[in-house]
Amino acid sequence: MSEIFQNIPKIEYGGADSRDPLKFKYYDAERVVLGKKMSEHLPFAMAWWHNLGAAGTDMFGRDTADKSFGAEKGTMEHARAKVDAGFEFMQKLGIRYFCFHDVDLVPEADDIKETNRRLDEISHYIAAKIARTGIKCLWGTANLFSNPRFMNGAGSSNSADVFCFAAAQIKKALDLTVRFGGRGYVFWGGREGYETLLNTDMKFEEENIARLMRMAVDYGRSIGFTGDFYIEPKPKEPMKHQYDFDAATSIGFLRKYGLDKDFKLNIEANHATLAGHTFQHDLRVSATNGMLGSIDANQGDLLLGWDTDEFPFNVYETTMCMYEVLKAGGLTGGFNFDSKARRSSYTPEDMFYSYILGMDSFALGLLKAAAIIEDGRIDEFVRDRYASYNDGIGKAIVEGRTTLAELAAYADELGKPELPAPGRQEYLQSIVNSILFS
Ligand code: XLS
Ligand code: NI
Ligand code: NI
Repeated sequence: MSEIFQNIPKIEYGGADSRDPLKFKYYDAERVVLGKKMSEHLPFAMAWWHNLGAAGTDMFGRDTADKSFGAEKGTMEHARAKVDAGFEFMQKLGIRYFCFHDVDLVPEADDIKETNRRLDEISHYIAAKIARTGIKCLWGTANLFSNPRFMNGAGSSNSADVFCFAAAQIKKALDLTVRFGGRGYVFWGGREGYETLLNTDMKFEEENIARLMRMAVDYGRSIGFTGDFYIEPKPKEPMKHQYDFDAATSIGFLRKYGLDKDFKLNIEANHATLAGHTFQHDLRVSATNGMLGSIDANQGDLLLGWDTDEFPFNVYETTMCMYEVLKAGGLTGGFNFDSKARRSSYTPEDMFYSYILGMDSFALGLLKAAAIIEDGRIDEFVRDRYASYNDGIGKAIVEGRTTLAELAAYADELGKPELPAPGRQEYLQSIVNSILFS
């Protein structure tokens, strides 16, 4: 097999002053931060679909990038060329995981039996690469949104036959995930939602989605899958209303249907901002509920109301993300670059520049988040802000040793409380700035 990215060397760490575009400026795999190597803090993954599939098509124009990798698209030869390209790409960047949808791997046939045969064929090819390189799967998933049969969703479809096809695809995708050593399995509810309640039985659809997930868990465990299942929340797009709106909604759903022991969340930055939250908010909601599993690392454009899936470059955002991840004790999953190069970044070099940007943004975020934690002023401020609960009436409240009537009597005696301690947001923001830019 010949080299595909011939002009691209192995990407090494060059340091912040390096002007070589093919060197990392901050990602130094071996560097130890808070007692752990950067590469352990940051299990990065390549997204098969964006990196090896997406070629710049948008609603108004066709492909700009050539992702044929020397083979004719739509053939099994092309499927193998993508595997070759993907593994060479990951090895050159030092990336140890990949994520995939079933239909990213092979051209989908009309008959699912033929698609599955092709998936088996490619899976042997991928398994051999895994054995040779040690690169593994972070998570797998089934694409239950592109094929016309999923126009009304998969688990939420009004057609029981379509529900069965969804089950068949999930079963196969779980088999492949296990074969590729996957750490997780994702449900992104692509079209699990609705356009109008005039034709929708919301309660029934949600129950059916839960039934499908329960069967997936049972099957996964029966074939030895020990990893986490994830819901990846997203509020809208393609559907107007999607059931897994955000972290809080998804957690409520998982608890309601008793799926919370097997599931965690895969939080995508761009989805959180589409839901009207910050990325950090949805990470925190997941973490406080013990459900922060994995991250889809990308960035949206706040001026645009859709999933632009840009490579993350905003260091403030990656810093706050890594602050949450460090506080949560790390991820059981990893950081999947569910990101695509812009339409006009169409060369093979751009594929590498994109990942270098993304990996460096998270490496810098990690360094800055560690610095915020080591500095200690923010954590101390938050702790002190609640000091009124450390003793006296506050302590009694926290320990459940009092009643509403007792508290009312206490308030009567006080007459008028002092104002709460100040929030000092601007002071804290200036601390963050001084750490970011030192
Ligand atoms: C789409 C989602 C999708 C999932 C995997 O918005 O982010 O790419 O990550 O199906
Ligand atoms: Ni995603
Ligand atoms: Ni997305």
